[in-house]
Amino acid sequence: MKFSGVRSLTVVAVAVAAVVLAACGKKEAASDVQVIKIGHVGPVSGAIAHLGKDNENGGRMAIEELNAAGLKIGDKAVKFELLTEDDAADPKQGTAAAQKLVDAKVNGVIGHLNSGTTIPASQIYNTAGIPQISPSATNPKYTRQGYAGAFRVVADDVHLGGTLGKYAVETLKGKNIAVIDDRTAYGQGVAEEFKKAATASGGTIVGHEFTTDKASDFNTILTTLKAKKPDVVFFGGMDAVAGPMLRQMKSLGINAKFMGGDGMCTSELAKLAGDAMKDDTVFCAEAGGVEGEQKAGMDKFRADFKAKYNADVQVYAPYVYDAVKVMATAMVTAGSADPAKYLPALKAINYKGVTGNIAFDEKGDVKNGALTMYTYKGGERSQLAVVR
Ligand code: ABU
Repeated sequence: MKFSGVRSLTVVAVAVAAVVLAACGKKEAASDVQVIKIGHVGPVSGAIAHLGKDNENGGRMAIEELNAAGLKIGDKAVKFELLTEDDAADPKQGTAAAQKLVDAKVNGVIGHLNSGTTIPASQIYNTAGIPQISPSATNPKYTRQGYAGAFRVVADDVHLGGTLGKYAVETLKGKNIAVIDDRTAYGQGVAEEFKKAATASGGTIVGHEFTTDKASDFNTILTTLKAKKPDVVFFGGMDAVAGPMLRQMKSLGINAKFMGGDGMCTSELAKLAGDAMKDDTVFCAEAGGVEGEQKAGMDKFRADFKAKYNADVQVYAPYVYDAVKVMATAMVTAGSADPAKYLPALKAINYKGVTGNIAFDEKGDVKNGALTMYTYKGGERSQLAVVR
């Protein structure tokens, strides 16, 4: 494990013009402003660009608020900058983006969105000694590599797949369950966890078929599964594939309930599925959630986000927003934006965010992670329950 090299701070001295103080007519001494670079990576091109933009906008909101607050780190005024990179959800592009951020000497990284990009990129950040917080990658491997600077603010696929598997059998009363996954690090992992839990709860897995994260024709695998008469179909993958899959299930006359994890649990899914999505037939879980008095903060975030970007939150924008604030809070606590100096404060963080209380366990996973179960009604996500 390598994470102890002392990096020089990314400090850009910016001459601040002397300000005439209106109240007393004296001139304020010129001072330096320290620029802190926060990297953000997600897919802002390709089939899930809407999710990458959602994440990026969550990060932008946080950066603007931090700058408006006029924070100081140590005794220096600071200005936060968001350096954004597009990984197109592609592992190779993800590592190239990570290297660009390392070369730009970012002080920390928020990202990536997908497990398939987050995991290979984490090795690059770890070698460079740069802390990384993923707001959405749920494959457990990410935080189980022994990297001291790898954190995530959402629950993982063991929790997600396990809860969904139990829900399919105990709540949806699924007996014959079919599984499809897109063979990505996320889709494959969550599907396997789902199968374990569904089987342990008394369900029977009648078939498991495979697709890709770029596929649009599912007729062959759906026809194979239809013959097995499933009452629930679970899909491990993202909304861009789940939407067309739902349309083709309808064309083939498959009336099973449809389930999936956080990757398809988006506002966009209803649009992607069109009239193939009937009320109360599609179920999914977000890998986080708030309830009780914490709900007001999340509701306000969603309203502010909509007012600012004229778009509904897809799924993980609030988690990116919190991740940026968590990183900034660790820097303020440490009195330094030097990764080696603020890392201990990040490990020990106890931050009350819009997504709930954020503290990390010894691996870097959020403690006491929640899940939110949703169904869809009238083309909108409709919350069923928050579970831990
Ligand atoms: N967690 C779903 C989307 C991101 C990923 O883990 O690939």
